[in-house]
Amino acid sequence: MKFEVLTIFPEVIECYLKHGVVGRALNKGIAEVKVYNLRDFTTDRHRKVDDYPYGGGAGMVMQIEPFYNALRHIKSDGIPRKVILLSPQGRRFSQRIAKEFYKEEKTLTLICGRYEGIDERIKAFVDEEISIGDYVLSGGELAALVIIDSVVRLIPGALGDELSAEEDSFMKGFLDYPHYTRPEEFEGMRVPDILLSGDHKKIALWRKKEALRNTLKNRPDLLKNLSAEDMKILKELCSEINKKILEGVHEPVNN
Ligand code: 4GX
Repeated sequence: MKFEVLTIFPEVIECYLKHGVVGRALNKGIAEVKVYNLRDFTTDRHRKVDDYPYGGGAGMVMQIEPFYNALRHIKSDGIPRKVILLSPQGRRFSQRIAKEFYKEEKTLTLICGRYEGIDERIKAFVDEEISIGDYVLSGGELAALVIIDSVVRLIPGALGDELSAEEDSFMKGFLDYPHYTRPEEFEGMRVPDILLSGDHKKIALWRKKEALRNTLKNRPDLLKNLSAEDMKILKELCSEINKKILEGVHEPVNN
């Protein structure tokens, strides 16, 4: 899979991509990222990429020419690609969309804006607008990295000995269960006995229950389409929680 990134801060993209799972995937050649510096596609002496907004107001707006020139350069290979604009106005990114991109696309071109945004006429050259969440970043670079990272993880061979992408928590539709490693006791806090028991069936059941506990607490909206087994565990969990609430010993519940 190939990614192309258009940005005025190419080092920001390159630095992140050197490390960890994504860094290894790129070294192995199972994914490729090409970063294009928008200033290389300016035509004036000062390599200017922005200007004042028509209609007035604070801040600067990125001009369309550097993007247009970079896209024309990139697209000259004639290979089909999906061009994505990162912005808070876009369709909300998710694990489902990461899978969709991995399955459907061979090349993703990611457009990173800075300042107040990009001249609206960029839309004529964009296939889809994507937002990574409801907050305001200082530029599209982090959003592009979020997309590259989450899609590269799905490529077979990207996760070496680590868990397969299928095993990953969000794939199962719930939040993750708690993880522990040595030491067995730290500052009086013990690792749950069940994890030391060696009883793999009980451990799997405990993990499912704790995953459901986390999901119920922070993301109850994800608790749908449960299997019969998940529903049984959830009911058990709910009655334990109800009991604690009635006894007045449960920690405060959200909302
Ligand atoms: N998910 N930002 C982009 C500048 C901008 C605005 C409009 C193009 C059009 C963001 C997000 C995000 C801040 C990146 C504004 N560029 N991007 N930037 N949330 O907040 O993706």
